[in-house]
Amino acid sequence: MSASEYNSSSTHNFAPLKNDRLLRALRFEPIDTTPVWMMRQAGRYLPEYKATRAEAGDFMSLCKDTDRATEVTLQPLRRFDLDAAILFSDILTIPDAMGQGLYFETGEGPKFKHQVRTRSDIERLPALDVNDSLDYVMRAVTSIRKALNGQVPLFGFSGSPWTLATYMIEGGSSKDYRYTKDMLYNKPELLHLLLDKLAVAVTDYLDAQIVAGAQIVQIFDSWGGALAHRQFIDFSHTYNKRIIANLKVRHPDVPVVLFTKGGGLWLNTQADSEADALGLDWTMPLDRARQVLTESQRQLTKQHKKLQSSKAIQGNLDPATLYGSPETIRREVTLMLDNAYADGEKTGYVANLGHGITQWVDPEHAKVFVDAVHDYKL
Ligand code: 1CP
Repeated sequence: MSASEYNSSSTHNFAPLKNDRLLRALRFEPIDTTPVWMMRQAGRYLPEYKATRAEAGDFMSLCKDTDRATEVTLQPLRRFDLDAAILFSDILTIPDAMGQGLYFETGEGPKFKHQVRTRSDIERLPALDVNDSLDYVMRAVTSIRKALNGQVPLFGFSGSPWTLATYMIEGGSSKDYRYTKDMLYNKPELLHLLLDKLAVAVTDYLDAQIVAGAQIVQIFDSWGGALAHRQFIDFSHTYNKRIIANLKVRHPDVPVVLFTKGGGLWLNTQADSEADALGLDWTMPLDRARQVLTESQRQLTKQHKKLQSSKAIQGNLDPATLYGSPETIRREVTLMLDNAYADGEKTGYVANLGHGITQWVDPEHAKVFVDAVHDYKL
């Protein structure tokens, strides 16, 4: 049963999916053209987003306002021929629901009133009932899914435990992850305690988003690449793998995309998970990624004595490419797709940026990117 069938047979009675190109590509089925979406496709580079956010007052009020969250999710789809929508929300809703007091200072990014640095800080974090404290997210998912009316599939998402832990321990964004790494090397058992709690919350959160109407989910391990390779396995990968395994028990047919920024060198590690696709940033050549994943599939099949399915890939244009001219963008897209399909297998790939689109991009250039992907002849 596909994700769309799963959801349409649930209590919501959603419209059937008209464009399933992205889901087909993830299953390595034939496609007419390459599916494409952009990480952070709703956001400050769009004047209509800024207007809706101003009406809402602040970022969290926008996330909690079902109609406005639905509106900003749909805004990029009105401008561009995108093959997926992504829930408008943020990864930091989980720490906020745990009582950390998320706020945004203009131009400074996310901040928390309380940091999590000691054993008692961690022990005090409540186990979340996501349908209670994060009910506004589930309401947004259902509302967006209805408004999409089957146009394209809807992504739900969460941060990975590791990425969420960095924000919770540092109290906001960080360049060096000083307190998080201090905990990792001095009190690893404390970090594991926190990651354990977060893994439960992330699993329940993604599960609830799927029940509310998400047809595919992505885990953003945005700062996984800040770890050393052995620590990546113990403090990030292990938890992502556990979350995905538990989701697959509950929703075997809902695809999971795992995006680890800076994780290109560790694709063989990430391949040892039930993720359907791995997201890549721009440092990783896509032909090389496919080779590594094909080899990992062979090894894992031998190891488990059972055929392991191959993983699709997603990515990976440097978002800064969109500062370039339309000719530059079209040339780079052609090179990216040539590279993705170098082995001759013309599916199993979703075009995207290698990280989120930035606020300085001209929306017309985003349109050039999306159209150039679709114009590429398979
Ligand atoms: O000023 C504003 O309007 C706030 C800017 C903004 C936006 C538009 C934030 C604050 N979050 C979002 C939306 C958002 N965040 C989405 C929306 C859906 C879409 O893609 O259209 C998504 C998927 C996220 C996820 C997110 N938030 C990530 C993972 C993706 C990534 O880029 O790596 C991360 C790391 C965050 C934290 C966060 N929230 C907001 C900002 C500016 C940040 C990044 C801060 C940092 O760099 O540390």
